[in-house]
Amino acid sequence: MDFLQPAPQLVHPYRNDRTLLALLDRAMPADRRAALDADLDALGDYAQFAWERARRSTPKTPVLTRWDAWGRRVDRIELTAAWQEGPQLATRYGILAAGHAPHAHARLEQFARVYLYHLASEFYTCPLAMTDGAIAALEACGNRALIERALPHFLSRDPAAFWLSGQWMTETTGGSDVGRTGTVARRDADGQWRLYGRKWFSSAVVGEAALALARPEGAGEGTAALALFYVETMDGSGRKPQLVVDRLKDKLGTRELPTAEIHLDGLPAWPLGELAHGVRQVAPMLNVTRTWNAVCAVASMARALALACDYAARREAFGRPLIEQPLHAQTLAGMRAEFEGAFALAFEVVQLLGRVEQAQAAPHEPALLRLLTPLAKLWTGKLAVALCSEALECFGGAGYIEDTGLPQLLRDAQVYSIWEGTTNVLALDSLRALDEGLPALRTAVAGWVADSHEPDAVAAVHATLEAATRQAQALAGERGALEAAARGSAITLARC
Ligand code: MFK
Ligand code: FAD
Repeated sequence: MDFLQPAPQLVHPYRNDRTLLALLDRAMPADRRAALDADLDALGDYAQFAWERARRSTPKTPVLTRWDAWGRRVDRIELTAAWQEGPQLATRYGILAAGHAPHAHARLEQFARVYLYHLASEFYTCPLAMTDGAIAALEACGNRALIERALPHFLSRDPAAFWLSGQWMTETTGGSDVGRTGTVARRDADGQWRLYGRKWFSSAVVGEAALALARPEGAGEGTAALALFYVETMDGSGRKPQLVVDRLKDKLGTRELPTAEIHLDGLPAWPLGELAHGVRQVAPMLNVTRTWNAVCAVASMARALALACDYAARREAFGRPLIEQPLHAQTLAGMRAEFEGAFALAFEVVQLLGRVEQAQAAPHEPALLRLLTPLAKLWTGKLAVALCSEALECFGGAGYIEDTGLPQLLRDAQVYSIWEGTTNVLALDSLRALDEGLPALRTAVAGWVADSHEPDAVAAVHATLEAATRQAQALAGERGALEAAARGSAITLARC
């Protein structure tokens, strides 16, 4: 009988994740921690089930049918099994609702769920993130009518009542530079606003609502003249005829996620607030979705590492299991150290977000959150690609073979650094946040110095911060040089 290599097994993603378990044990009161356990255990079970199901089945992607047999435009999208299960899973485990419970650990409880659900969901977490972001933007603008209309659906624990929201920003003219948005908002004689234009990437096209940037007719050029609108996409059980799905994108990864190009041809819309400064109004959404991105990037790393570690105990080379080869063990240890740093940063942002939202933050923490959000998003996005690539190599040739399920980890990871603001855009955003954020970070580090049992490590962090501060001060008057150095200093600060 020929030798057959045993496949890597996915160990239970919750019960075996010592990084997550340690954080929850450390950060949460015992009663809340105990109450959370059953949901996280069940989401870990689902993750194992989904991994095994994917190994048994042929990969599926969403299919768009534009016309029915009789020539009617239907724009119907068939979804994968995990996507069809999405509303049940999201509502049963309160993946959005948990984050909005009135206590300081709500965000931590929510993102522990997101972390475990993400890969099993096949990026159903993408529209969940945007829905969560829409909640933040609606709450920040304080539009009572829209809040009362949409939030009961977004936060519902009933799959029949649950709605997803999209985020329609990117156009062919620019995804980073949304100030060039061409979509126009026109007002009918009866006062109803309608949107006309083309949105080039829409990842929640199966959702029931969206927040869209558009330029009110007659408003000037540029970012400040944009307004932010709320739209609904469905008319009964069908899509509204003023929303046309042109095609689904053929993507490198996230293939189960239906990302569409769409046309808006008079879609009814309601402004969230004033008819200008739409980017300022959408910023709370961006900061929430960027937090989701960081946590999901860390979840991809956790999966890659878990599989690579399991395989290292099964695969033998040169007479012993890989894990007993010092260099392979060292490779895995290096990956784990990077992962744990990224996990700590992402979940620091999660906990800060929870405290700031519940008005339980220290005075310096809102500015710290504002700075660490782009830093966490950009660094975890970059690291996810590097770490998933390294993990594939840990399997040798098998890591390159499609039906092992491993290449998908790398293909999917590439998205984290592109959407929701590229690495450069976030590095520039960190410059926006730095004036207030750097002193706040120094205050936080001073607190860690006082509490630390590892003075050498904290001293190194402190020295890095001081150097970053000196660099920011030296370049303050030279915008070009400051921008050119922004990626380097953002990555230094994030790793620090
Ligand atoms: C599964 C994982 C979960 C993740 C799912 C994600 C799904 C992905 C779907 C998408 O990709 S949706 C599209 C995401 N698009 C972006 O993230 C846009 C990227 N571009 C930027 O972020 C630009 O920096 C930005 C468009 C925000 C700004 O460009 P501008 O034209 O130079 O605007 P400006 O004048 O700098 O900023 C306008 C206002 O917004 C300013 O405030 P004021 O009006 O008061 O002066 C800024 O301070 C404010 N602002 C910008 N970014 C902010 C912010 N405020 C708070 N937080 C921020 N992050
Ligand atoms: P560009 O803005 O043209 O950027 C090109 C390059 O230029 C990048 O490397 C960027 O870093 C760099 N760059 C740009 N400006 C600067 C600068 N000032 N300084 C230095 N470098 C700069 N968008 C939505 O609105 N809704 C969605 O649902 C959605 N879903 C998506 C799903 C997927 C799978 C993908 C891949 C994208 C999705 N997007 C969505 C679009 C995404 O947000 C944009 O692609 C992204 O913001 C980048 O915009 P762009 O493609 O126009 O690239």
